[in-house]
Amino acid sequence: MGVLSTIAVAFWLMLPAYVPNNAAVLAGGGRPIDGGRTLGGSRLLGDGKTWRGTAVGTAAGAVLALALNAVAGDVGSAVGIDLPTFPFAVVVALPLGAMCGDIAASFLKRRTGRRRGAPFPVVDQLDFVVLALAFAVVVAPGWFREAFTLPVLAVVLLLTPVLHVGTNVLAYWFGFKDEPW
Ligand code: CTP
Ligand code: K
Ligand code: MG
Repeated sequence: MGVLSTIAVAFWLMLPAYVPNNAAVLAGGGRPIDGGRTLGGSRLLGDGKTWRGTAVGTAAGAVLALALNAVAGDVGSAVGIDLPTFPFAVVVALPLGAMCGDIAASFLKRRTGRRRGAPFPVVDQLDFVVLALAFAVVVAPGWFREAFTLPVLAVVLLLTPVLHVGTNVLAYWFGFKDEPW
């Protein structure tokens, strides 16, 4: 596979994990997952992790994965790239894993004295990728090995931080987000 095809496939595969965080930002609010509970004087997760944001984010990623499945054949032949489809378990695992990664990062932020919204470089950019991939490999190991070849994984790890920084700066400029990270 050429470099451009590898980048296209990596982006395609990760779209259902990229969209949940952004959907959560738009949908956020309401009851926090931790219900206000604290641990060692700091919030367990904080007000930035809500049930609604998590549910809407996961649903948005899953709906997108189903939409990609529906158009993979047509788009693939139009651009001349063999675009993968997502087995149903992965349709759920990628967005749910992405949301859980973001939640796990908030847990770590609160344990390390970072307030809600404080930046946590590297963790902020990769938390959702790591758990999205982990959930996918657990629910569909055979599919995962075929789809996520080493070059695709390498592109994902390089591309994701760039896209994450870019979309968050845009979301901040447009007023959807309180901080540009
Ligand atoms: N959000 C949500 N539920 C989630 C993730 C995000 O409701 N599971 C919403 C919240 O309104 C949150 C906003 O999206 O404030 C931005 O998300 P994020 O940057 O992940 O949260 P922060 O507010 O920065 O909080 P933290 O420091 O815990 O990451
Ligand atoms: K975050
Ligand atoms: Mg934040």
